[in-house]
Amino acid sequence: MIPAPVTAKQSFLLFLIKPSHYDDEGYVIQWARSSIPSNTLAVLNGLALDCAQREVLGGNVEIRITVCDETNTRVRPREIIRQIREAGGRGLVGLIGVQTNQFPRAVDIARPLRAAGIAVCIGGFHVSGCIAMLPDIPPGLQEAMDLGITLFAGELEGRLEPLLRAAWDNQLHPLYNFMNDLPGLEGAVVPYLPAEVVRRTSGIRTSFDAGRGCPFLCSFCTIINVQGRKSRARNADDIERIVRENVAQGVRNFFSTDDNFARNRNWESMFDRLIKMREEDGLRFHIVAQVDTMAHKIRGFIDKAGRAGVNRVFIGLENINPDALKQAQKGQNQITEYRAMLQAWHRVGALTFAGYILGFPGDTPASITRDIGIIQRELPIDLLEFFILTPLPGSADHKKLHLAGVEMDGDMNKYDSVHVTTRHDTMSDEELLSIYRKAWDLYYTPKHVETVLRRAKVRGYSPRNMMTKLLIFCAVPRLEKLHPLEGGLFRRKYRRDRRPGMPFESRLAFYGRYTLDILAKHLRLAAMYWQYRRILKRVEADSSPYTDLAIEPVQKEELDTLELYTTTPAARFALEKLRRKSSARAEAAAKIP
Ligand code: B12
Ligand code: SF4
Repeated sequence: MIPAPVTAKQSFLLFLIKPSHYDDEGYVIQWARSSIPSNTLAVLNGLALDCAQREVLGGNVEIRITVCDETNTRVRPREIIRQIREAGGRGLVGLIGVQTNQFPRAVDIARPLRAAGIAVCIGGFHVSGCIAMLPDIPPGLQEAMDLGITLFAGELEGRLEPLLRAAWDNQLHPLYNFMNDLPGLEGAVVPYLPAEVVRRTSGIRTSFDAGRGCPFLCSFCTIINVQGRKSRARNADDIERIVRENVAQGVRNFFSTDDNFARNRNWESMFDRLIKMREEDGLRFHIVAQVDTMAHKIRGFIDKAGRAGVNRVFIGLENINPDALKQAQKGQNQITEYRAMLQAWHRVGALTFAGYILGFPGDTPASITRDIGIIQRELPIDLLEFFILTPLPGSADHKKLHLAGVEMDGDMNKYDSVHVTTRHDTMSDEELLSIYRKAWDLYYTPKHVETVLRRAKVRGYSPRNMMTKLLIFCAVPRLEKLHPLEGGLFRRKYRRDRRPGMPFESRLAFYGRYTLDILAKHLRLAAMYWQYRRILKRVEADSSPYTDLAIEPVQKEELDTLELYTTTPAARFALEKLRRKSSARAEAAAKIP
């Protein structure tokens, strides 16, 4: 952690800590460098800096802020207690952006702090999701409040100042609930992380949320119940400020965490401003964005995104079976649009990362295997990432199961989309977990890696860059059994940072195993690298023209031939529906005089 500077004024120490969670052996998931920065940390740091500048605790109190992302920095509660005591005993530890899987770890960090009398507040999606959707306070939240931890549901914009005052006066409430009062974002304080914090992520990338909220209704999604279905957006001036402030500190890569940039009501004015900054002012920067599968239908969206510097998109494809999409209330995902949409992103030079969920009611190991094959052959996706369908607290799925009394795993640490947390209709827990783990191997075969590299070469994207991305993406689940989003460079483990209830290992056993584990993983990584490198050399050396089904331009006739549309009854039905719709449209057009 970066210690706050010491001064003569009275001090109030504010620690903003984004907790990680535990791996299956009970060790904190932590890296020398994590992969993606925490936007919540950037947002809260921005709000805290604003309060510090405005001296909201009075002119003689200095608010000293320490930010820390536990995925790349060790958290030592004893050190925090020492620092607060040495500074006069006034302070607040905010455990921030706490997802369900991070809640147990957050409470474990809080326990010694509370025992030492330090004020602790937990906010984020777990607290907000539970408060928004459940009729009662779940036992985990109650336990936290019983420990004297303050819980905060809702968003902090405009609310940090009274919270800090309450902490200063020692008058924090057990629970703040602002779920019915979502703040506007236009002109709100913008997210900001100092460069030394950003450098702890592998891509030297920072983040911002250009807006919150999504209009759709996916039943597994928590976002609509926590952040609402109305787009609350920042404005072009805010975005320009965020980019300029970061470029000034040498940070040129951004992750825009909006779950659906395509539905941000200010997308166009923001893109226009970013285009101006790139094309007229000559600024160099790139943006990773999350979009939906119908973004190509919004006039000008993809072209402007490309010009605005969007070079990677995360797309919630979720499934290629229309039945599964219907069950998840994801009617906006039309499989007949997937190919056109993916090709449109490639045309502007953006990499396509698609999310794919396993464990829908109709899924079986055989259907999952078949569908991955179809995706490989027919959809021009670069990187595919798999999730297990998980009833995340805050989602309609979770609420339904909770109210119906269906059994769900009581260990919140497992709600990370790579563990099975509730029973599937036909697959046993072991079967689902096993096909989930196998899915990565099924997609990232040497043959398909070669195909993706060849496709990249055809469209002028560096096969070498693509190889690195493919390698990193499939190495994390293979070697660490974690999702790539939770990955990083060089796994760090501390013997004493083990989940309470699991014994401390002896030094010999711990360091012996840790060393062997690191060696074994790096050897396997090196072997994967050499395999991928051989593939890369072959692709680079081959100058013959290349094409395949996935990158062939979309044609009408393909609707009768591609497996995507012909394999399942639901796909055939979706196709029929599409045909009926277009002939009705054609008839209507013919009637216009
Ligand atoms: C960016 C992102 C990530 C990033 C970084 C994490 C981060 N928080 O920045 C990465 C890629 C690492 C990531 C990974 C995962 N994520 Co994620 N992620 C997001 C995403 C898209 C944006 C987060 C964000 O910036 N939100 C905007 C901020 C400002 O909102 P906020 O966090 O709620 O914070 C506000 C309030 O909650 C409150 N607040 C927050 N903390 C505190 C603390 C205090 C003291 C106070 C007073 C107030 C307060 O004030 C904040 C400002 O208004 C969210 C979806 C979303 N729309 O939020 C999913 C989301 C948080 N992720 C989710 C999940 C499940 C995951 C993964 C497990 C994998 C997966 N299935 O996607 C992994 C977990 C790994 C990990 N170690 O984090 C879920 C969590 C749901 C839940 N109930 O747990 C979400 C909601 C998406 C979803 N699928 O539903 N994620
Ligand atoms: S499109 Fe994405 S953000 Fe919107 S409701 Fe569905 S899962 Fe949630």
